[in-house]
Amino acid sequence: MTKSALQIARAAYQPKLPKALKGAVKVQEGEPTQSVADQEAIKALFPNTYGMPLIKFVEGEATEHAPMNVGVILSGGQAPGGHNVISGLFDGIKKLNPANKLYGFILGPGGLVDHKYIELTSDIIDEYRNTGGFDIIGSGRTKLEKEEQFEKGYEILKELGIKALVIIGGDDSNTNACVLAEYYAAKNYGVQVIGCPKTIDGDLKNDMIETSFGFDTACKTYAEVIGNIQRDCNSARKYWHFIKLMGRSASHIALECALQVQPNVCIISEEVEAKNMSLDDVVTYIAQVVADRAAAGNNFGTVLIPEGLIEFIPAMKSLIAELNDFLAHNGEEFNNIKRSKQREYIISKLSPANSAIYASLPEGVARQLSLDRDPHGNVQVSLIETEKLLSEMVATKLAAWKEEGKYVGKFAAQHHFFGYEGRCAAPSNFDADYCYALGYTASMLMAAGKTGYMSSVRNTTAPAEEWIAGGVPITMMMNMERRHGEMKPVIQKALVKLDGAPFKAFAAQRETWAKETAYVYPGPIQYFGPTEVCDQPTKTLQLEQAK
Ligand code: FBP
Repeated sequence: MTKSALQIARAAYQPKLPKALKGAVKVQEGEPTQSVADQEAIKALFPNTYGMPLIKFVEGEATEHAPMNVGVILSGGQAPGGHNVISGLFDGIKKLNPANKLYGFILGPGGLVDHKYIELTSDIIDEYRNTGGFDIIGSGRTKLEKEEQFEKGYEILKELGIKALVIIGGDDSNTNACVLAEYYAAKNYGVQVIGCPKTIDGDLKNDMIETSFGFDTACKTYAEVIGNIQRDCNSARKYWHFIKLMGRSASHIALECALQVQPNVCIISEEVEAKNMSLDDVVTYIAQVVADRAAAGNNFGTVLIPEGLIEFIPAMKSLIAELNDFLAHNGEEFNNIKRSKQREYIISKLSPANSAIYASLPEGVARQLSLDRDPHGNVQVSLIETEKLLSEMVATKLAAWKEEGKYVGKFAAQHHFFGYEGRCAAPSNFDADYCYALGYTASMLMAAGKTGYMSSVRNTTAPAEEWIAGGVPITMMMNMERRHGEMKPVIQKALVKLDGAPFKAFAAQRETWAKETAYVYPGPIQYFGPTEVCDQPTKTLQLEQAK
């Protein structure tokens, strides 16, 4: 592999570990835990892994550890730092006992079921330290949920002598990790399952998981390019840039980028839902900002749009919920219908209100909503061109206002979607350190014989030395939600809180940002240099932790 100069220099970076993890550790157990909601239902579903205590690692005495083989799976969308979780895990288990072996399952959970794996030796690990991507073993979205998959997985775990499995994934994958942990515990198979919180979306977080890894680097990557666009925009002064940002459900990425770059408009899906706004309300809001800036002679600006917006517009949400239920029960019949007839078929099957909304949608958006789901049943919002939908609707509204004499100006739009370019960026110092610590912590959870836990590293706005490493029972994060037409135990997704500090900081400034051209240009992620340039956590984390 030909390496860039940065890759070569970066390989030598030694991620920082919390002080407590630098030598031998001991477990400090906290109080028993409860799930965030639906306690009785979750307890009944997870009799072996419910109610376990929170765990914190503190400095301890060195003890001997019997050899233990470990497996690792990367699950779902890529997020910067995944390779460092694996290198932290590798270094952790080797420190426990140099005879320990690490096996990586290929292309996600499917690799476990299909028995596709490689042994991750130090030569391989060294090639991937501090690099972006998940290519060391690949990732996939196979959903681990059926008993036969668990049994197939157990066959290979037994064959390889694997006593513990680490699943690096988002909320859905960690939900499945917990179900698997419970299953293996109930069967007395002697296999521990530990989760690690991954996703650029930033929506796997709670009191004990301060952030999911990859969010920091992805947002900084997007903020760099948005900043560049804003400078271009402010130089030519002739375009409105509509920028869609990844983040399937929650608007954390859009909000963080807004806090970093100070755009003219940023839509937050959670606010749209809370205010019961229609698509037309959103369009009117943007058009008004465009018109006001035009009146001041500024026919340019930037609009940030979270990719999940469409699902948060109440009328669209109800349509999607009905579609989800309908397709869960009638998927086969639907798939047998000719593609050209599928739209009509859906229109004929939905309730009158939803049918009317569905029929009014542009062909591409309608198709996306009904056709393409990921294996978890999610609408693939990345494929819906919301940025174009909104800019076209804004243009139409402005044209009408022009007729009425309410708008004087020129409106020319450019469209962008930033998502995939941020998911495999070389991890920032924050993500490199955080991920390494998460992986290392996972190895300590295994050594402590724990299962059904998620690796947790807290106090992350302090220097890495002061971070607190431990474990959180995954059942603690669960509640019951309707999925594919049935009530299922799932990890509660963390959406943007409208009473939270990051949103409040944004809301307090957005009117100024709309009128003035108050752009900030963050520039590229820096890996070497002064700490205030290289080691800052996200604004979201800084504001949340300042409370
Ligand atoms: P995860 O939740 O698995 O981390 O994936 C997040 C994400 O990057 C979303 O932001 C995006 O909507 C989705 O993955 C895209 O999925 P795909 O990679 O399958 O196109």
